[in-house]
Amino acid sequence: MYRLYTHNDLDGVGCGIVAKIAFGKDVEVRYNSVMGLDHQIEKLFENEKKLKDDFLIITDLSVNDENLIRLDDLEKGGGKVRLIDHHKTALHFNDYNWGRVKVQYDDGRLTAATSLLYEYLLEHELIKSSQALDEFVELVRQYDTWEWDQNDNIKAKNLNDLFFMVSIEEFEEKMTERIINSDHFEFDDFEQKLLEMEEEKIERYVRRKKREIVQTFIGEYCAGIVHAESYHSELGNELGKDFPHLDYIAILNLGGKKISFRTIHDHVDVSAVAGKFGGGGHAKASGCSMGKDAYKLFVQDIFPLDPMRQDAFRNKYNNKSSMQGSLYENKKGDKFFIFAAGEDNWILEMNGKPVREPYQNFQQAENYIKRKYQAWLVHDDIYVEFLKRYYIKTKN
Ligand SMILES: [Mn+2]
Repeated sequence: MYRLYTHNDLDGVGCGIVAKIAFGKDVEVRYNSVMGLDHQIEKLFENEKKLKDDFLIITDLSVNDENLIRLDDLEKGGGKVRLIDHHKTALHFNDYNWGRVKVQYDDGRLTAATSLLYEYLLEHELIKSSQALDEFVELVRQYDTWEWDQNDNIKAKNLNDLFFMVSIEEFEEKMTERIINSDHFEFDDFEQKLLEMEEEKIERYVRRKKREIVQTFIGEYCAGIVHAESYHSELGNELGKDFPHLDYIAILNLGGKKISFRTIHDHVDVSAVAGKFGGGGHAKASGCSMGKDAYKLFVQDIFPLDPMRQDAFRNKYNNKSSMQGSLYENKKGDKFFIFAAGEDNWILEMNGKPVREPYQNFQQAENYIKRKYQAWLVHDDIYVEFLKRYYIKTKN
């Protein structure tokens, strides 16, 4: 009997599906949260005296030190154990016979638990490869590593959307059956329609949240703070790209007393940010429970602040990165004018006076005024008025 303990996200459930395809009725799969796994493993060791006859596989999650010892003892006593994972934080399991942790392939692509398990089973001739299965595993890998975003692989993102629309059991059963019975991995018409609707719903949700985001400095970082119960990945990614001057996005779920942190920047490690409040995760996505300190910083202190003002959109003239100049304004009525004096030479004027040294690119200048003054791009009419006066002034 195979026993698989895996994560309850798409990558974790992908492992469950791969295992079902390989072993059918000979595998028992359990889906766990990050927090829940250790307790389940503990229970397994308490209740099952005959674990030695089983093959225990853990994927996409790692265990604490007590369970590490249990697993190691089991293996030393002749039992079969594998821990297959792709998280950097699990690399120390490679010190054990039964650890299979790999973060990256030799060609630089990132691994996922599903792809690692699939390759492990192929290598040991425990599963037969097929086109549909290859395609499914690759979709899961691209979603989990966020490579889909660079590759514009919407199908991978859709797979995750679908995963959240149905129960884990239904998803597992349907996908397993589909992979076994199809030449290619495709969504059916009904799913396709559902996915379109879901995509539109997410778009509207993100647009609404864009109008609610509040900007503040917490420690050294300039954070964007927003309340949201769902679609944290989408929000973190969209808001991060829309507001590149923010170091990270904090997404608050008051009901669940949780905070998610997301960043698109390499200079920020949000696992360290979450770590300050007793949480953890990856460099680009992390989370923590909302304790007293976090509540004060992210909720209480922020409550009186107004949301960020949105940049004017659909402007014809006042556009970002325009060599002729882009005009911004803040709440106090200060005017900021960014224009190019040469290709790597961008000038920022605040109320008509040059600020600091020139910038190498537009984005640096915009980041500065958005972080320090919360300025926004103004509408064309204000821009045109401003330019008229600006050129009269420079002529005289
Ligand atoms: Mn994973």
